[in-house]
Amino acid sequence: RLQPTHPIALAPVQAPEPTVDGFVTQFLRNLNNGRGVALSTSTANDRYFALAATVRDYLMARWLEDVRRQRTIQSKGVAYLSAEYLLGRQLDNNLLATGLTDIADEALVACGLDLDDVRAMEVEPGLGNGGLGRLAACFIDSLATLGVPSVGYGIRYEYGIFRQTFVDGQQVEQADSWLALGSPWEFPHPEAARTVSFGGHTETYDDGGVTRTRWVPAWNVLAVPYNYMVPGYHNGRVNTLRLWSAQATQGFDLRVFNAGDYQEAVRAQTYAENISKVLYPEDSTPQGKELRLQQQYFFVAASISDFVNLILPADFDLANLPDRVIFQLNDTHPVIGVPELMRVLVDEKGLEWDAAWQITQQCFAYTCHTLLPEALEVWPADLLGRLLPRHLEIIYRINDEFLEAVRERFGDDSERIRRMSIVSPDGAIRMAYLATVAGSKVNGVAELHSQLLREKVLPDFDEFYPGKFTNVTNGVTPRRFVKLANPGLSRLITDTIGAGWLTDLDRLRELEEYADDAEFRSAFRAVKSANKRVLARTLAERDGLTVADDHLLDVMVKRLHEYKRQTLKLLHIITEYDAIVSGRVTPDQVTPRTFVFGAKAAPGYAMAKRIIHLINAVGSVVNDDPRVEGRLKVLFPPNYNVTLAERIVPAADLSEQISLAGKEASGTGNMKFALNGALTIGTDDGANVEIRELVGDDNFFLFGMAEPEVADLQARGYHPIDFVRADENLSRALELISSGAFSGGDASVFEPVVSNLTHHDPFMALADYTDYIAAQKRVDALYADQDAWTRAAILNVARCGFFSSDRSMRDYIDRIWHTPPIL
Ligand code: CBF
Repeated sequence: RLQPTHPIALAPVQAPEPTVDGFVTQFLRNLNNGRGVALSTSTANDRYFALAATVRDYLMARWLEDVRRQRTIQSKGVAYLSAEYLLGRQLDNNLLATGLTDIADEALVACGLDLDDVRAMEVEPGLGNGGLGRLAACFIDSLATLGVPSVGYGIRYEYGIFRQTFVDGQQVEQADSWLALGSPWEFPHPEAARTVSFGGHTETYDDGGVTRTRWVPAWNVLAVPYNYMVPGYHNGRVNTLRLWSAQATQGFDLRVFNAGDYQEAVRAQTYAENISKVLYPEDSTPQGKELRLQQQYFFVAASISDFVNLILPADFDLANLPDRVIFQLNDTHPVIGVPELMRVLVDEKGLEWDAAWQITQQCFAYTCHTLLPEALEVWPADLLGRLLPRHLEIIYRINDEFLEAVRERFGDDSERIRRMSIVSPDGAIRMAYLATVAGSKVNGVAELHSQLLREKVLPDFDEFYPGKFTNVTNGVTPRRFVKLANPGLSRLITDTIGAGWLTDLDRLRELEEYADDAEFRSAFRAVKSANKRVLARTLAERDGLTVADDHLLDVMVKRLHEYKRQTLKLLHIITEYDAIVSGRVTPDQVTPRTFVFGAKAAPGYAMAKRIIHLINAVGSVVNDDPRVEGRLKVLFPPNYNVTLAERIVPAADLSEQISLAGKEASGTGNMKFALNGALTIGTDDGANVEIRELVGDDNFFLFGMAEPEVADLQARGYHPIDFVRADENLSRALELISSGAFSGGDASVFEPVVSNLTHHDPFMALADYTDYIAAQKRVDALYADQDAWTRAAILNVARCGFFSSDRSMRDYIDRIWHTPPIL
């Protein structure tokens, strides 16, 4: 190979001049050369692409240098395996990371353009369903900001989470074609594609006197990597997010095509490409389930192959793999990676089983994000065996050896063996058990969650593996969720305590003393009001909704799930409404509130969709009733996403975190709201517990049963109807729904919701109703004293620095990964 001789080719890659002139030059160059247009003929999309390319140009030198350094140093890094990354928009985040926002602003003005118009073109990549995917996005941001070598691995879904619209108040899902106009942030590398195999059978063969097993797959797909930059904040570091896209190994069949059978000609291609087509397809059908397992194996196999065969040097001794990488399993979705690494080490690299198992056990760690049994994935053995026959064999062997060890320790306790077996009595593979057996550590995502995980979900494993279980409480990135989302508050904080807090969020504590400073309180209130006006503008433009800026903004935004109890929130709204319209209180006795909902329901989750319908129905009645005008308002903007969250969160006064205790693993919305000065009304669930401990009881509205009380009521027998009989307000609210008051007199429309609540109420909303209403009265009382409210809001901000995802990452590094930053 020729050696470079030109001095420019020998020098490190140069970033453009970080000046307005430098930016303008680069921007126009990208517009002309990258888009093939002149400024005068460019479209808004051209300008957005050129701007994104310009920001990329500033990041490029750092990225290339980081990749080079990581390869040279070969120190231990994190390979974060996650089926979801809910990234949110990239432009502002990347401008912020490079410190170029003001320069870009000025440069665009100099080109006769407005940064706001250009940024409005960006479509957010919705490659996640909710908390878990957003957490992954926060974590990779923090890893880059801490300078920890890491790669995020995932799937480049062609269609992300569906776009939600409402038709007659009911959710309608549309495909999210986020790539329709292309994405300027990705770098495809087809030349680095990995082959991922499926199906077929296994066979034994003689390898120089040793009998070995190999997999003879039936079909392959190509996994094509798309790289994304993950810049650290103001530290010159850029890590990589590598998302895989599925492609057929061969294009369409030209012979069949020429014979006129066009559908058959592309069948194999379509089949292969379906793997990365959609985020979490409907899995209530067998086909859907199979596709989901294909997705999981697809991205995990590609990622392991990428790491082992491309990132590691060719002469790397795999016995040292644990010193070089930790594969973090983000929930059960990537757990098929465990038998895959075993297969690679034993079948492909020729290691002995025991040595390979030693390595594997040190290379994986598992984060569990749930307590709901239905969310702990199990795969029917016949499906797994059909798709991944070698992996099923490997899992059986891991299980046999594991159960042998259990027997050695506890004797032939068949009940225990049955409970702990990775293979369930009906032959399904329990992926959480496999992850627990294989993982060097297992963590929950909030103190309470980790405790319940140990005590209730995996107690036998906790006993068997002392020290394996740990906790890392979730966190959120303050760059996106404070600095970008809430520039007013960020400015106020910096003016008050100085710079530096964005990467050292504990410093927010320094704000505590200002809670008693009247001038600071009034500045803080002014920021909140300004944020409400920004939200009002956003909702007016986006959805034609109006927001009054003198209302208490009471917000519940999260996925729609019965355990999160949006119905409880609705019952409160109906109770307030009923109190006014029945004349039991006068409107002026009610705190003016705007209730904001944001929620998507899984397309196949009928009850959740009916609850969405009910929220909209209650909203229409309340909003159209002149008797409550100026007092109560219900807003439900469709298609809640990260971009909208960045407007809603900073404007909120009250954050609704009202899940049944023991059901929400952590929550991260709760942290975002508290950090932006909203007070929480919440149960003792997930990370609410830690928020309350930190902010103090006086600055948090606690209500409802704690987890042991929930368990106790369950054990005694829960009869929701008893709670209906005991509280007249509750029975009136339910009666209003069943009478058809929100469905034009048609009592049948919401009958399933009421009947489910009064007869089953699996998440005990009715049991917590009375206490919830009492807590809401405390909210009203405090809000009536604006000074006291603002003081509490400031203390929430000051005391929630713990919830930075930088801290979560440090905890992972100390307790699980042992991957020091590269300085
Ligand atoms: O840990 C991140 C989040 O994950 C979930 O969204 C999940 O999908 N399992 C949980 O429901 C949240 O409680 C948790 O914060």
